[in-house]
Amino acid sequence: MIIGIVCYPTFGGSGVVATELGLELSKRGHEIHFITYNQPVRLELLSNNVHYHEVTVPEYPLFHYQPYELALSSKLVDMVKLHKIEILHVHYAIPHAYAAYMAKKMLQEEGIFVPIVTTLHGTDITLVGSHPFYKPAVAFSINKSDAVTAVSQSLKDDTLRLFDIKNEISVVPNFIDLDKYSNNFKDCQRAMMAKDEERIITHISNLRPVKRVKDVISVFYNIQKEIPAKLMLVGEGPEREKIELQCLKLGILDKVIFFGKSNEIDKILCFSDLFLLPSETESFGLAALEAMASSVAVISSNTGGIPEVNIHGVSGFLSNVGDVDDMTKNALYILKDKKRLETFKANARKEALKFDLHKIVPQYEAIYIDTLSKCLVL
Ligand code: GMT
Repeated sequence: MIIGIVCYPTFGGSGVVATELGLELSKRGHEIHFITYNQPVRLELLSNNVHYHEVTVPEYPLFHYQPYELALSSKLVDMVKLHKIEILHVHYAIPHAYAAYMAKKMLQEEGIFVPIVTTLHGTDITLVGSHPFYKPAVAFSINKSDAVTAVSQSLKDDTLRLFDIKNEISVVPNFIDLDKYSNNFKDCQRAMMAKDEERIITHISNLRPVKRVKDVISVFYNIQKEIPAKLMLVGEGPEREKIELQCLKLGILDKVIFFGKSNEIDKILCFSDLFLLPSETESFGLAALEAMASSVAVISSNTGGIPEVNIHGVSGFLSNVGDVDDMTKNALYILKDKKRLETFKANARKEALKFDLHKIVPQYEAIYIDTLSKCLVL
């Protein structure tokens, strides 16, 4: 198939999933066209089967806001015609599903038919999408998609609760390349990061308020009072300064390593013992899955789709949002006993196997085939 993929090209989970999906589909023989405003960060390799088309929005002084959706729709029309794209898979409803629908309508005028698959990722529904300013447009674009998927059962439930949805929503969970996040990392340079006796705690996110990074710091502060430990913080975002200040006030700056944005998540996870994800809302928690695939136990909140990934008492523990004391207690329970830590680490890897990309990507292929055949009949 010739598939067009629209996504945010940033470090956010939806862009990562879209990129990894495109790369795996290309390995399975499909021709993939990424259409977005920057080359996706995890898209390192372009090839015969993987193409990237940049959407540019010319600056014009009259515009206070540059009309990205319009530029995207036009680019989609051009790319579908030029490359004979058979299906468009858009990740994150805002504004991608809306722009794709406009492109589809424009193409229809010329007798070209291209169906749209929309994948809902989380904040496009829970945080941003349900805002009254966007809600009618988001509901409209979901209802007008030819197929809709959500990355967890919890996100599907939220979508049906928050919007008036007439379309079927299939749950296709996020996936992981288990070879990349191997528990036998060849070049794991743990000694560079911490002493043997120190436990390594990691948090990876775009440091937005929804991630509750202040809880990460509080839990780590409590942990390091009891056992020697280091905290690895990966990512950039609006909370960074506040967190640095919090660490300074608590006197733990020397125990916290700020990595900033990184494309070497697998390398950082290879020397981690415990992953913290205390988010306010989280439709899935791809970062937790990446940790688990690297044999890292997870202490998380029990919000949204996280319980579908991190299994309480098996791969880690879940606590109510903001319950720093419970998270600390659970973290220390795992970390204080070496044998127990090893068991949780092994369990985490085992749970991650359920999300093997070889099991999940064919589900998307089946949806494309089904959508194309249904649309051809109409
Ligand atoms: O929350 C983020 O870090 C980014 C955001 C995105 O859309 O890029 O992530 C959402 O999609 C990810 C991939 O499906 C999910 O793993 C995250 O749980 C989800 N984030 C939230 O729901 C807050």
